[in-house]
Amino acid sequence: MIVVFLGPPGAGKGTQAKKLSDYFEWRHLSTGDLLRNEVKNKTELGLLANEFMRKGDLVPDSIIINMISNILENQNSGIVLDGFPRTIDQAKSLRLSLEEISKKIDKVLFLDVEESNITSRLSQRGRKDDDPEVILNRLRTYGELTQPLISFYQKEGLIEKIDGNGTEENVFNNLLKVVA
Ligand code: B4P
Repeated sequence: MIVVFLGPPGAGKGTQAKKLSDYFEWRHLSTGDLLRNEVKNKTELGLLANEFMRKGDLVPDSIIINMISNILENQNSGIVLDGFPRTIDQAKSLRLSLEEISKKIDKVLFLDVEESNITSRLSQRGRKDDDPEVILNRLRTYGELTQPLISFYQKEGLIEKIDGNGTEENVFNNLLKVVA
């Protein structure tokens, strides 16, 4: 099973992807976590990625695609993709990578959350990229580059829209009904 989480910044993709992968014992693959790890370890990739992340911009597709395709090739269990793909080019590249290993996406879980909830959740968390100015840019970037993925995957009949405004447990129960 391969599921993709889609949604605006702060929608709870990371939170719900972790719950879902723990529940089914699938691999949780978060490009945000992978990148933050590279930044923490001050690797060449991390130093480059940080220039984009701290401003709320997306890290270039080529870096992300390289990082993720190596992992996908060696993965045999179920996979929860959290924060990837985030652009149409990333989605096309994911499709090719999966075809090469005779796999496909089973569901795309779109977490729909009101903007007021996003802003309050992120300001409470206080990560480096949760500064109000940066949040605005992340929301703008989401609208321009990531939101088009909803119709991209709708055309393939893969989108499942989930109300992400409730408590973590409520959202997770809604997710389980769709995935199980
Ligand atoms: P991510 O790490 O993917 O983070 P995100 O979209 O901001 O948050 P997410 O939706 O996962 O929210 P979370 O569960 O944490 O991206 C960070 C940056 O990395 C991007 O801006 C970009 O620069 C870069 N990046 C990552 N992937 C990339 C890619 N593929 N291509 C290019 N660049 C990429 O929840 C947020 C907060 O809300 C938490 O504090 C949580 O506790 C709280 N919360 C969650 N659910 C809640 C609920 N139901 N009720 C109340 N609070 C809740």
